[in-house]
Amino acid sequence: MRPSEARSSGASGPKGAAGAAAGAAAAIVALGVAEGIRSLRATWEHPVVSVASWIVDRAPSWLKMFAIRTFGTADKPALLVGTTVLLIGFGVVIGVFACRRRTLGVAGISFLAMVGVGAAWSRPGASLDTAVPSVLSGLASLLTLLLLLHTVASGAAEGPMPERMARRRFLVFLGAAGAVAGTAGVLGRQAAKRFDIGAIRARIRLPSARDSAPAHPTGTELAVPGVTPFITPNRRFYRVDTALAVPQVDPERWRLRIRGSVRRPLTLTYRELLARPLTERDITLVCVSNEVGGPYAGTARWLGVRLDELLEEAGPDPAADQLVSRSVDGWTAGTPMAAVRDGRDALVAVGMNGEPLPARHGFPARLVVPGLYGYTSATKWLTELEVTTFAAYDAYWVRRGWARRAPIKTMTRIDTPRGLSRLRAGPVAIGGVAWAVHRGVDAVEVRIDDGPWRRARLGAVPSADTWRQWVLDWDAPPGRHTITARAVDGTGRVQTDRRAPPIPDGASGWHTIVVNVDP
Ligand SMILES: Nc1nc2c(c(=O)[nH]1)N[C@H]1C(S)=C(S)[C@@H](COP(=O)(O)O)O[C@H]1N2
Ligand SMILES: [Mo]
Repeated sequence: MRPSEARSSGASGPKGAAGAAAGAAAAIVALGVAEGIRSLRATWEHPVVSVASWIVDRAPSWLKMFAIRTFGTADKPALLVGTTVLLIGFGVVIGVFACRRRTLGVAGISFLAMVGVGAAWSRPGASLDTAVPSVLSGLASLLTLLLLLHTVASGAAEGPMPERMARRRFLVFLGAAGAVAGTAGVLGRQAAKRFDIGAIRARIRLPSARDSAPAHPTGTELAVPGVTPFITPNRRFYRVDTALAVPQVDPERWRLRIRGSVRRPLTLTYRELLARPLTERDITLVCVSNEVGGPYAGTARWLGVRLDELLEEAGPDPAADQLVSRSVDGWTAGTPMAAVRDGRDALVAVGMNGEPLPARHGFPARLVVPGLYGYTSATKWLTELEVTTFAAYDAYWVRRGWARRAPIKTMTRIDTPRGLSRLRAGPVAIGGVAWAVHRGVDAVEVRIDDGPWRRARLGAVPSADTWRQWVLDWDAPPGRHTITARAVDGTGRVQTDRRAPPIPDGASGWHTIVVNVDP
């Protein structure tokens, strides 16, 4: 066999496979090294997180809504896994091309590193050094690729015997690359835990409220199995946000700025906030993306500083009609000034159900405004309040096609029985929760098939700012039955049966389920 034949046979077969393996290894080294490097600084992100976040911010609304519900709520790293797999795929392609021409490898990896740099710089609060993880992991990746390709090439050039040695060397290098990536990744992940504010948060003792939450009247909790509890435990509270990694905010360094069209701009530290008179209220939070019958609502006991008092101190321009709130991760919400100054219990909240806000729910501080969907009012990881106008600024979701103003629509959810369940004929408790936050729920009515509307028994409530449990005792006859529920709000208005999707200002319509009753 002449050397030229050996070379040509190696170019498409084993050599191509070696290129693919080298490219994959280079990508995996980039991933591992990036994890190691980003753990050096709290403000550095893994490039995959930066790129995935960049995608989330630019994705079309329907995709984003899906992504946020799937990833934000369930906290699933699916987008991160997807981006990772994509990166390894790119690595394989780059490796195969780089086998033919090294410059293609250099160009490919440089391009991906630049994407990482661009994404890192596009993140809120980015500085020049935010790009370091992308740059260094790109370099490590490039080095890996060139080293591995070098062993492939030297084997191919030197003939059959050295080729076997070269293959061994290639495999050794491949293993070494994997070990480097794995070690850097594991060590980095471990080291990054020191940025978790969990330990700091656990040491915080919140002052008690000057103005505590009204006691629950008897019968707030109807104690019907299957009905959502009146207060949602923090661990079970829904989560919706655009953050792929939960922001870890150090309360010592955190500041709340009140600025814009105000006479006296204010800056508050966490301690200063806690030193103010605190108010405690039970308030139901609802996400605009919640479908009829959906789960994205919860009630907590919030502790915080009254927003109207803070604003009063700053002296807002009477012409300003919008309060823009900004989070440490650059997200914004726009709240009507009228709503936060009409006397309702809008809070800059620091506590949730008796503990400091969990990181997922906005530690160290967030907004809670009764009666408005979360995207217009419930900014987590709050850092700035800007007094402005609706004409001057559109907040995050408004720019993506959602309504500027979005009061929570009246909604009734049937929690039990579950839709499509099989029941035994006889007494069945139909129950759930209904909300018309800030207007209150005056009645819930239930209809079986085409029968008359019957009034459900209502749970008691401390105020109009929470949801309300309800139950109706039903003597279920055998057969297939449709159950429909609707509420009447505190202004006497019956919940509309007109079906609307969540976009642009919240879903509407009656919740209907079908059950099968066995004789
Ligand atoms: N920083 C930030 N705050 C945010 C959001 C976000 O994406 N980022 N989402 C808002 C939306 S759409 C809702 S419904 C509520 C949800 O609050 P929760 O996750 O505590 O239930 O937070 C709001 N606050
Ligand atoms: Mo939301």
